[in-house]
Amino acid sequence: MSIPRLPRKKLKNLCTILLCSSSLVLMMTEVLAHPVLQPGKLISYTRNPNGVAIKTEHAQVELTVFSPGVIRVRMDKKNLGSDFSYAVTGQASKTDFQLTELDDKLILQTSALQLLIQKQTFSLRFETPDGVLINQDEPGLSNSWIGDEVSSYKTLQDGERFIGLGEKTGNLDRRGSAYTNWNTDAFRYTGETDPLYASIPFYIGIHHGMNYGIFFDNSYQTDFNFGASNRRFSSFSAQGGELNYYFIFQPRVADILRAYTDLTGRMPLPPLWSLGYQQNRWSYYPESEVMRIAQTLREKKIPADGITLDIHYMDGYRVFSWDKQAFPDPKAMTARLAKLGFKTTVIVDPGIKIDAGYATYTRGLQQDAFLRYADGTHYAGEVWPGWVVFPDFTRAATRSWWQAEVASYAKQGVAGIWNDMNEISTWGQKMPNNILFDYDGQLTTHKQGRNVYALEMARSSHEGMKQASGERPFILSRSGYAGLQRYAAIWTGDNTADEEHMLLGVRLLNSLGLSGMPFTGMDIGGFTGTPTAGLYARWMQIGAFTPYFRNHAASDSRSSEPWTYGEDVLNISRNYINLRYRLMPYLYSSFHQAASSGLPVMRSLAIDYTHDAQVYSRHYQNQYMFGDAFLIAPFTSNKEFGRLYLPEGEWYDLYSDKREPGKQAKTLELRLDRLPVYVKAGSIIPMQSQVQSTAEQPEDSLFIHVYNGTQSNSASYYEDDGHSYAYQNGDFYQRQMRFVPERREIQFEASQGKHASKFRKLEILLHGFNDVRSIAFNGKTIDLETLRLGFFGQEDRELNVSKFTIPNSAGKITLNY
Ligand code: NBV
Repeated sequence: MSIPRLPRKKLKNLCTILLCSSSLVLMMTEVLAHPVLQPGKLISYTRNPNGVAIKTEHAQVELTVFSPGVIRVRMDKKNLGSDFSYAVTGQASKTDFQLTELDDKLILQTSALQLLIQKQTFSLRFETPDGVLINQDEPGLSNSWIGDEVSSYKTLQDGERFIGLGEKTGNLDRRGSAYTNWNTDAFRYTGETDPLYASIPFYIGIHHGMNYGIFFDNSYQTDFNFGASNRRFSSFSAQGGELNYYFIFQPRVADILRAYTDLTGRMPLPPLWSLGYQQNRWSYYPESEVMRIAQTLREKKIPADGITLDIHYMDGYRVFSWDKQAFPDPKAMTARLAKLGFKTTVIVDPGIKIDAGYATYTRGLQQDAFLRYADGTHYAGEVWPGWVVFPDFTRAATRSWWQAEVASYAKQGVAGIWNDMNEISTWGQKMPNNILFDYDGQLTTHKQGRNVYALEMARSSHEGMKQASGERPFILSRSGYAGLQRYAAIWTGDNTADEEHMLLGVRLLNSLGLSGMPFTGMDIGGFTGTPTAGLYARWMQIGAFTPYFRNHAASDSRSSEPWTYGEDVLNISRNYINLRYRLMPYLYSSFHQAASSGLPVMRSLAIDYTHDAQVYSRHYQNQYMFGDAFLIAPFTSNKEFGRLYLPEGEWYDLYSDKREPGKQAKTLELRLDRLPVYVKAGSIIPMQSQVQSTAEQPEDSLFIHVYNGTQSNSASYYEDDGHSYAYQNGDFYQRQMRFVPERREIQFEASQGKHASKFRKLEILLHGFNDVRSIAFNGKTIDLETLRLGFFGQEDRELNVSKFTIPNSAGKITLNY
């Protein structure tokens, strides 16, 4: 194309116009630059013992090395504020790192990763030590502010997947979706509803055989975008506060969870009874009804450990009170229940009735315990009791007041506290933002306080019950924030008696497990609506393989005890509850593992098989591991056939011992009385004899089921008194068990701890060892017995196993082929 020749004067004019317009453009970009403010150029930096402090044109940045694989990023457009978090209890450990300055960047290197800090336009890029990209700020968008809203944009990687983010609906792989964290009473939520009750701003990104975690510790409303409506970035934003996140790079997802729970704490060992079956309804009352339910469970031989009282136990819904007509002597009732082997849990909502004659309210006033508006008057909202005030759990003195109130329950023999409605939920569901929260001395508003309210409520309940009883408390919370695992279990609120909702519930629990919360449950049978008999049966089966196993139903739903749906459903339910109780030693050991490592009890397959694409397929995304050994394949009850995926390794059908190779998909013919369950080859599973509650002493044999395989495997058996804190002073019993196929050995290490096991003998049951002719224990030959075994008592003796008995002590079993 030829450029037309212009006369000199015209050219001059044109230049003037161009010059003017380009400075206009420049001016406009200046103006435009304001709505989205970026950190700009790096101006200076200072190395300090734990990291580096950086000043850029528009931001202050602090990078802290917490450990070789964990770097914290703090950034604000103003000076960084005081460093305070309700979630983080972990400290930075003294970690070696190098800081190198090049012309265009700084490089911070640890033994696990390197962080490239671009100078010209400040941005971060995390790489492996040999320079492979893990995660980077999107070069153009990087980090920015729009008013108080702060965001970090990360380049979306090819094939990148995102998992976790706590209690979130949707698929296991969250790519293509966006979510908001704003604790919400999500009554009648669907598979698309967001937000739900709890906020855990922590997710895991997966690509190119690597995985990293990002924990965005900011309690304002946060928003996460995993490539929704764009193909350029994933991002996280908050409505206020700092950009404050922890970048975690570890080889395995399990290590990321360990690192995340190093930061936010782990679940303390729960009381053993809370692992048993819990019967619940909105509401069992009066006392005679509670006793009838408990007695029926015993008469019908349905093992159970807990009865939960919903809002009708109170006097006019005043928390800490009892309806004296319905429950004339609560202490005597909890004692009667205890005699039958039941622990009592009661619901405790945060709203305190405004009633001058109500002692909790007046004591709260004296302690200045309640939330106020900016003008100093109390905030009143309407909930069950009518108009109520709400304790400010972000204030230390309020927490102490609450602890003292909660103590009254412990004195009445109540063992569990169920904190409901703590999002905060009020009629109208719109709490004003001009309510003040103490935020432990850093006065703030509802905007920053809301998402941590339930966390601090659960903390107060936990500490109150612990102090009052001296025992391990059980706290169940509906809402929460990162770190809730330190105080409470969580359940997924008001679900619906619907087949797909059941599977959604499985995904919610799997996602919570990926987010540091191991003690989780859903209302088995569905809260609203009435399940079909089939759905109820299937849900009970799945429930037996969830961490917190509670059956619950809304006040206007059909009553939902296991005997409500006819004899067949009762048998199915009983079979699976029975199995759960026989698995109690395995389950308790899995809880101990969660308490010590952060690895959840209910594990999405994405934890162990992270880079196997099948795990994320819509067909298989609901499958999960329950502890180390069991693969659970949940299917809706209305299907005759289902697609199952067995990941790498070898697997045994629980009911037939049929051995299947892994890395294959299969079509299964489904039976309502059998939830598809597979056992990983090499597993070592401790079981006990049938009991009706955890209060009952099992027989003195611990049954150890060993499943033959080609890979060595080890399992840790853990036992203690199940209720006190004595285990913290060494009063526990722990034994490593190992199966070493190449040596043809099963090894039992010496036990650790000073607790005596309740089992004198070990009965070893061999699955899939058909060629074993004899065995020797510590060199001495022992008789092998062959028997027919089934997991459900008389009806299903389909398995051929070899059995032998040894004392419960250290030793080596040699298998002779
Ligand atoms: O306390 C009544 C219910 C309770 O049963 C349920 O589990 C909670 O999620 N509660 C909600 C309040 C009323 C919900 C409509």
